Amino acid sequence: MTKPFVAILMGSDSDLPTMKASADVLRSLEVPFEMKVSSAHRTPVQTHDYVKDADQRGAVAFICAAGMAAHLAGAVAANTTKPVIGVPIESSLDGLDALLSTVQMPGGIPVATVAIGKAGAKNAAYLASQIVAVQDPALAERIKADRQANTDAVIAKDKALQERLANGEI
Ligand code: RP5
Repeated sequence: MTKPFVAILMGSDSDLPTMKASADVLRSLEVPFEMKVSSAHRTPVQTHDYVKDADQRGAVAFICAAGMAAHLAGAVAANTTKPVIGVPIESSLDGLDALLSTVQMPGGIPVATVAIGKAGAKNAAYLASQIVAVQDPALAERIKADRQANTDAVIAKDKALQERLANGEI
């Protein structure tokens, strides 16, 4: 059995500046991943074949990013029963077109849709990591540590704000 991994697909290389945020999170949590440009519309056969192959090789979850008439996550979900997370990309209409295309799936073929753009790309990676962590206690601990670091950072920011208020800087 191969090592579990997360498969990231994006409809175009123009999605990469956003989707690098997913790769950064997965790398920081030491979650193995693959990344691929594959389009529901421009390379439908290659998308189908990759999903079937990745599914067999041990993909635990798929992260799918697309903009405009964003059908990639739905097309992937149609070809696997592994969890599929959709990231709407802000390439036109502020990403609202992609959000609605990604989120409005018919019953029985779910796509867990995250926020538009970079925050969504980050959260897609966290969500995929949390799915992998169900079977990986060490990863679950790394995710908890990451949350704690987030908490500590916000507390530090508040402390700095309180000091500036007390000094009359604000
Ligand atoms: C979508 O169309 C892609 O995911 C991208 O967000 C958008 C524009 O693609 P390009 O014309 O930049 O290749 O399929």
